[in-house]
Amino acid sequence: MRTQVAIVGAGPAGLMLAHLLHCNGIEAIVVETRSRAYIERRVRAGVLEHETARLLDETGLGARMHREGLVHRGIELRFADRNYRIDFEELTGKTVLVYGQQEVVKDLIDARLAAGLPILFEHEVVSLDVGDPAGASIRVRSADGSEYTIDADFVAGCDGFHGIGRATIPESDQTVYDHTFPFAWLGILAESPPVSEELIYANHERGFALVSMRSRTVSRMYLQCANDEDLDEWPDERFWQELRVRFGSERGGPVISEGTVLQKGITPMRSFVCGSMRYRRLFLAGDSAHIVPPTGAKGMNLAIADVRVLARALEGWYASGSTTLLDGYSETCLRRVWKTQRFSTYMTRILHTFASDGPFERNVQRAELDYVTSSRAAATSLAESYVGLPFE
Ligand code: RFL
Ligand code: PHB
Repeated sequence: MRTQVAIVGAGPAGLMLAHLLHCNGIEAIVVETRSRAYIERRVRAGVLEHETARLLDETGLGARMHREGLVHRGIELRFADRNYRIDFEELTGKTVLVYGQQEVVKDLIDARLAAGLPILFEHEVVSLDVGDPAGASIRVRSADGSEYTIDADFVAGCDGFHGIGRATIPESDQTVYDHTFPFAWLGILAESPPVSEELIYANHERGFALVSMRSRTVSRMYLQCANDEDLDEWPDERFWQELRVRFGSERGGPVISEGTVLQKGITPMRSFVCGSMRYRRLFLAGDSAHIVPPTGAKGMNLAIADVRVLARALEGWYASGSTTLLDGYSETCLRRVWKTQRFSTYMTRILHTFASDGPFERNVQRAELDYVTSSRAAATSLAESYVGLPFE
């Protein structure tokens, strides 16, 4: 089998790359180890940056997103028993869209299959060969255990944090930057109406809490918890009670209405950057190259921003044989990646409770929250990053 670009992974990065390449007449095969049902049900990100939504729109994928997505014009930050609004629209002229990652994934899969283009579900890439200057290949194992090779000009490693793409790069050719936060998020998806019109990020001495949503009837909520938290110790009752405490529901804070809990899980809080996103004919994109803590709602958006750069670079190569954009791929992406790391670290730092903080650090944190909610300049800076920096 042969294609122009072999794409490992059918998450937002792999599927969007395949879509952008198709829009420009470049062939690709997407190989995904999981089943279609599994990846369409995997609940993860929920917030689309302005530019992410626009890109989906411009490439013909916006219809359902506009019908079902919820336009959010701001967020609220809660601390010291009060809510403070950051008005994105007023400060930046832009908004974000609440539309689940699995909905984006479904739309991308539907569009690709409707165009008769390949996604090989339940096929695992077991090795890559990207060292040959003339071409690359991937070795694929199908569900029945048989193996075959796909030859390609390039391989895109869109296979997430634990994928094979980054693992193929020799350690001596990799510099990684890694930081693990001393806490995690306990998240639920519940059949309950959103707690408020907008997302509320709460800073509380017992830990961070966030109320988000997926639709007018389904809520997504998170509580800061320990890294080694045991899910069995969190029956639904305890979750709701803790959420009410952290939102001050009994002291004038937002009212939390309970509903059937559809899913519950723990998300680690980690920052990670792979110092080079290219190795010979292999290009890493999305979580395979970087992880951000979810506090800035950036992971999926960053994955989409990477593949936009990669698609353009590949278009340049196929159109004229020029390697200029391919050679600049890593550097171009990493500029955005590091700005996004900065923002995600900032949001994490101002909103969470750090056990190692003493009174000095706690006062500085409170001052930062006071500042960002009272200074137009500071609020604009937060808003500008939250709605998404412009594409380069
Ligand atoms: P994905 O989605 O992990 O997809 C990688 C795919 O590769 C497949 N794969 C392989 N396939 C074939 N052969 C192999 N050897 C393979 N190895 C792996 C995997 O099965 C998988 O399907 O990576 P991608 O495409 O880079 O997308 C990244 C995003 O999924 C991620 O950054 C976001 O979900 C992060 N994130 C958020 N991002 C946002 O932009 N906004 C948010 O509001 C937001 N909230 C979140 C989040 C992530 C969360 N969790 C669970 C980590 C909230 C949470 C709770
Ligand atoms: C979500 O809705 O899952 C979500 C929203 C905002 C975040 C993280 C997660 O910062």
